[in-house]
Amino acid sequence: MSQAPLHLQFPPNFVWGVATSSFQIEGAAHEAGKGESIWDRFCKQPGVIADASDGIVACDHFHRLEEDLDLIASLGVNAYRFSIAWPRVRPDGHGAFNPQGLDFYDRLVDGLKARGIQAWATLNHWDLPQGLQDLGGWNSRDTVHRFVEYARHVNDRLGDRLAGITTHNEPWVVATLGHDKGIFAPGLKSRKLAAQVSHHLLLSHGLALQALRADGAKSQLGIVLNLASTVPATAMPADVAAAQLADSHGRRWYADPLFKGEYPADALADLGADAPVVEAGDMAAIAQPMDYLGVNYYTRSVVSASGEEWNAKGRGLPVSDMDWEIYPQGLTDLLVLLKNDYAALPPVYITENGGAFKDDQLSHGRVQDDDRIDYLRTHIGAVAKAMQQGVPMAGYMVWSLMDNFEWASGYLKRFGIVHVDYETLARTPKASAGWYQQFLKDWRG
Ligand code: GBH
Repeated sequence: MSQAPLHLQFPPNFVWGVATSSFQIEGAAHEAGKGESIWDRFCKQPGVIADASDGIVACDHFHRLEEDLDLIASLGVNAYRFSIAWPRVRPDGHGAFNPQGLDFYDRLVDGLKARGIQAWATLNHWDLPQGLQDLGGWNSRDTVHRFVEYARHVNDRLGDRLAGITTHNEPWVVATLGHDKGIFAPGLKSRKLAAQVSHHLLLSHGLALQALRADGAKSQLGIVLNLASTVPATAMPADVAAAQLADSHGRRWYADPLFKGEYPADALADLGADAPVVEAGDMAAIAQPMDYLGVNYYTRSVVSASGEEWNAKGRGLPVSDMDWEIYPQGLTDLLVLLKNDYAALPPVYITENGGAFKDDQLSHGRVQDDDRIDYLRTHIGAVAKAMQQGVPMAGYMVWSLMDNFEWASGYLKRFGIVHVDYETLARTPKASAGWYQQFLKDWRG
C-alpha cells in the first residue's frame, strides 16, 4: 500500500474538476427563448420543494458567466462539468430549435478553452422540456428520438470544443425518484412507468452514441450513473438476499445493459408484469462501447429484508447534513466491484462526490467547512486506493462548484465549495475551496 502523500498518488494526466448542472445554477428561466422544463413545472406544485423555492434565479449563473469562469479557473482545476438545458436549445423539445439556444454554452466552452480547462457537457441533467412531458415524456419511445436529435444539434455546434459528452446524469434518479417515488419531476408514482422510462433513457443513450459517432464526434462519449456500494444490514440470509436484489435494481439494472447487453435476471423477475417493453435490437444499441463511465458517489446503501431504512445517524455513525452516511471505503469497494464485474469497463471518472454539511455558515466573511475538507480528502483517498487495486481511474470532480438549488431540498442544503449568498448572489470560496486549490497545486508540483 502506498504511503506517498495523497497528491503523489495521481498521475500527471489525471482529470480534476468541479461539477454543476443547468437547472441548479443558471436561473434565467424565461430568458433567451428558453422553454419550460419539467422542473420549472414541478416547482409550482405545492409542498414538493422544502422551502417552496424554484430555479427562476438560482445562482444567476446565466448572467454571471465571466465571474464564474474566473472562479473555476482560480481553483486550479483542469476540467469543468456542466449540463446543457435542453429547453434552451429546443424550447418544446420537438418543434423548432431556438437559434440563440446554444449561444450561452458557446461562450462557456470558449471561456473554458481560453483558461485551459476541459469542458465536460451533460446533455440531460433532468430538465426535460415540458413539451415532451406533455407527449408522454420518457415513457414515450418518441422522446428517445427527440433526444438523439438534440444530442446531434449540440455536437454540431460545440463538439469541437468538448472534451467529454455525457448523455444522461443518473438515469436511476429520473426513473425511480421521478416516476416511481414521485419526489422529483415529473412527480409520478408507478413502478411500471419507471421501468419503461429507465429502458428509454438507456436506449436513447445508446442511439445517441451511435449517431454522434456517425457524425464524427471528437469528444469522449459516456454516461453518468449514481452508484453506491450496497451491503446487507446483517449477515442474515434474508438481508443478504435483499441487498443483492437492491444492487440488481440499482447498479446492475443500468450497468449490465451498458456493459453486457442484458438486464439482470433477478430484477427482471422481481418486476414481473412491470418489466419494460424491449424491442428487437434495443439491447445491442444500449451496449455501444463507451469511452468512459461517470460515477456519482455520495454514500453506501445498507439494506435489510424488512425494508426498514438504515438510520446511520441513529446508530451514531458519521452523517452529512442530508443524513447520508459518510463512508469513503464504500467508494473503493464500489470501484473494485465494477472492475471485477465488467471486463469491458472503460476509464472511470468520479463525476460527482461531495456533501452538504452543518458547518456551512458564513461568519465574518468565511466558511470554515472542515467537515467537507475531511469528506473530500478521505474520498479522494478512496479513489487512490481503488487505483492501486487496478481500477482504471481517470478523473475526479467535486459536487459542487457552488451552493445551488438542491432539488426537493430547495436552497436549504449547501453542497458548494463556494458559498452563495442568495440575497446578494455573492460568491465566497469556502475553506474547502482553498484546500482543493492547495491539493491541486501540490499535485501539479
Ligand atoms: C446527485 O444526485 C445529482 O446529480 C445532483 O444534481 C445533486 O445535487 C447531488 O447529487 C446532491 O444530491 O436517498 O437517502 O437513500 C444524487 C442522488 C443521492 C440518490 C444519494 C440516492 C442515496 C441516499 N442520490 N441517494 S438516500
